[in-house]
Amino acid sequence: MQYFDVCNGDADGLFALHQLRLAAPRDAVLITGPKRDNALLQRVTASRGDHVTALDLSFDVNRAAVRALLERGVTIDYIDHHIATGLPRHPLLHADIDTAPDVCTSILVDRRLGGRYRAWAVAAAFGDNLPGAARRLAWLARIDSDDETTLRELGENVNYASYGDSAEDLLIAPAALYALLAPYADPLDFVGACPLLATIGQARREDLKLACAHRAAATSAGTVIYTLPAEHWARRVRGAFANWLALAAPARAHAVLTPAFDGFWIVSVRAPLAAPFGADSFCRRFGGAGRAGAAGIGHLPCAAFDAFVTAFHQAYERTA
Ligand SMILES: [Mn+2]
Repeated sequence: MQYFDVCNGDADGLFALHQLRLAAPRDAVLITGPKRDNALLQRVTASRGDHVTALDLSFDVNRAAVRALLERGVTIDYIDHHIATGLPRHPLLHADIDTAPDVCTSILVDRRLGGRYRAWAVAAAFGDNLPGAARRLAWLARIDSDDETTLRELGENVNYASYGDSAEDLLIAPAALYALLAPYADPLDFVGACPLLATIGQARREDLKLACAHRAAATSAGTVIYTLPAEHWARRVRGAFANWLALAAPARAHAVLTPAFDGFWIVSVRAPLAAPFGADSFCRRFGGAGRAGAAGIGHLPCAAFDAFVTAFHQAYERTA
């Protein structure tokens, strides 16, 4: 019998897995990757009697792969917090999916383990941009404010390390990062022993500085659109830059574009923080997806750029 651990490569995914393996060590095949790379279940080569643990991966994206594994007689423990449109009932599937806005996968694992490795869940919640939930957990675990700040930096840095459109963009491969953190039961010990984390933090700030040096490509009363160059740093920072812009100008909607392979843009869209609606429905018009406040488009043809700009201005003209 073989075990497979399949997780998102961001802080939430890695720290969810780490909590589970601290509680129940297991020799397992690890499958992970860049944060955007979330169709990971199709890579699992399990057969009858094998067991898969799936963490922080959209069930909708992996639905067909899950079905194929179940039909092969593989048992699956699926823990996640992304929207799932209906879960199949199957005796081999245990699905623990909670889409409440104040939980992430590491918090669901923390619940399952009764708070045994809570500091990791605190860092993960900060990484998933849930500072309210992170602070509540830190308070419950009697973590002081200095340590809370360290855990926040850890979560945000590990999260940033998973940003990029492909493995080449990443500051470190998530599987390599997992191997570095795996020996530590306490995340504060890991931070103290791993100088790479500070290097990631520095790169995170430098990427943002490079983005901030660019001028907007188009603006309207309610919107700002940036196009960044085809560089590793730009593909890493696209989403984080959009979040930063949203904080800096909460009344406006923002879009940040980076060139993908020939003839396409990849787009991060943020609705105004003051009225965080419509990003998902807007992106769906161009084949994208996401949540009401934050969404994206994976393949916007360059020829559709002008139509995109016009539609974005129109979608958010009244919120200014
Ligand atoms: Mn998550």
